[in-house]
Amino acid sequence: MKAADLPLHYNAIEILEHNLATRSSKGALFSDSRSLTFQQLSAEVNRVANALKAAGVRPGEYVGLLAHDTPEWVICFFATLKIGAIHVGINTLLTPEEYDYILNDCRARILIVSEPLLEKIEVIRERQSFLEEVIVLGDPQPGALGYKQWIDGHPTTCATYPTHREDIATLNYSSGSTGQPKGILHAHKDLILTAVLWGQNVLGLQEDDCTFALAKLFFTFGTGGNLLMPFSVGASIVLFAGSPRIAKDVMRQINRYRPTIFYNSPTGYAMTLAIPDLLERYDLSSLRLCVSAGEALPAPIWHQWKETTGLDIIDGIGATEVYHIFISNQPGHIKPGASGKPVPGYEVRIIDENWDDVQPGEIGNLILKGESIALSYLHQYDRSKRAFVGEWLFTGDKYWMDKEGYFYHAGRSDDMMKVGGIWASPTEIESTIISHPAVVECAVVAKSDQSELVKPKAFVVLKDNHPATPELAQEIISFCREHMAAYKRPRWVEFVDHLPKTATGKIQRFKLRGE
Ligand code: 3UK
Repeated sequence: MKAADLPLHYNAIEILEHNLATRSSKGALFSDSRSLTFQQLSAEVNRVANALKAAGVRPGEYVGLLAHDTPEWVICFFATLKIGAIHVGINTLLTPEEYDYILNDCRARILIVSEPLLEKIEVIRERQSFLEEVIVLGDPQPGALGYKQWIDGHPTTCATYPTHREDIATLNYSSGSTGQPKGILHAHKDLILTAVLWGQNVLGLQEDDCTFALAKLFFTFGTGGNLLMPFSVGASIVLFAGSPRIAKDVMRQINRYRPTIFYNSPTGYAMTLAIPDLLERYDLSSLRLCVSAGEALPAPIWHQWKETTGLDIIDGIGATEVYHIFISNQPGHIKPGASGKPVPGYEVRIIDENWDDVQPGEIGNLILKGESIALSYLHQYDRSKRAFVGEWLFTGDKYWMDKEGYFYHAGRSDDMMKVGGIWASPTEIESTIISHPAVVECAVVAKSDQSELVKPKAFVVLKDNHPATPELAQEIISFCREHMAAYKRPRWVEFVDHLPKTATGKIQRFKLRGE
């Protein structure tokens, strides 16, 4: 499929609404709070679309969504697209300071928030110059309208705004090694293109599938894999609002809703394998296929999962800049430890510093081109120029290819790391550790654990009067847990007398990594 195959005026609401003609009474989504057919879902999308219009939202305007994976997430997402506005999918794990930056950067006038997340917005509310209205998914609060009251009385029909297929539909923020997160803009065409190129053509989603993802919907891995791709073929989805870290809650969802496709991160698979008597306690027999992305899936985890459950995991590398997966294994064609082969529709190269292709077996920089790639970052001229070079996207990943054309991840060219499939920036972790009263300075690097999964390790220089004890190491780890998203805490703390530095005082993290 090419973008030019779409009508010039295409709105990605079609991905939901094409189901109304032939399967309107089929279950579209299942969740612990409520389950909805395609018809019920579309009707409520229209009510929210009308409520957004009544609140003065115009086509092209940003609408913020900071919410857990509930039916309302899906409804507000499609309603925003339907009226030609731009959905801002906001990560639920960030700090109030990061929300402050994002809301000012995109100038959302309306923000829809899950009730438990509202307090993180309240503390920065006064600093918002653009935010006018907050809708809470729950009971009304001082300064925030309740969702039910907000949509009450609005009609269940609404005309679709005739967006151009290249009009922007979504904005997602992704972290960088330094500086603020980067807002990545995607057009309506990108959402359906990735659904067809990977979801249908590579993964082979079918109408009778039911997908379940631990990648949350605010992450394009989740929006694509657990919403757009299944709906594009009339398949159903399971939504799970809880934490992916509580493996037994996750397994209970699988028991209850019997999905056929399971998306998870490598860390999630490793955690599931650690559940004692997994198969005696949980029934995984509904699953036909598993998917892993976000970070590299180590071959040992692939084999253990296969031995324990009998199921294949499809590993594929995706990026928010591309919207979804662009190099992937394929059912029946899997090499454990590899990211797979380029997804048809994308052209992928591994190049050296002179833009020449490297030989098979040699490591180089991964670049790619394809029609679902974003055009730029929002309000980031320099970073955009560096990443989007002509037709090519610089991923920042190091890769090599074997003689059969399979691609293997070999790390990143910046210091960023993926922990449990989500970005962790060494500088953010370092600045938290430095705020501990016993610490002079520190450096954080990626280190592999016993499952070959990457986790942060901190090298710490202590103030003179603090002895380097295991208790203090534990205390620093707990301190990080309290002051950042818990997944970013270092798993190891090593005390050192000084850090290796360049003549200009830049920390040489490669020396600490042992390279
Ligand atoms: C890394 C991987 C090795 C790699 C994503 C699927 O992860 C996604 O998007 P992000 O923008 O991060 C992109 C970066 O993450 N990565 C992702 N998958 C793999 N490294 N093997 C993998 N399988 O560094 C890449 O550049 O957060 C993944 C679908 C949609 C997505 N947005």
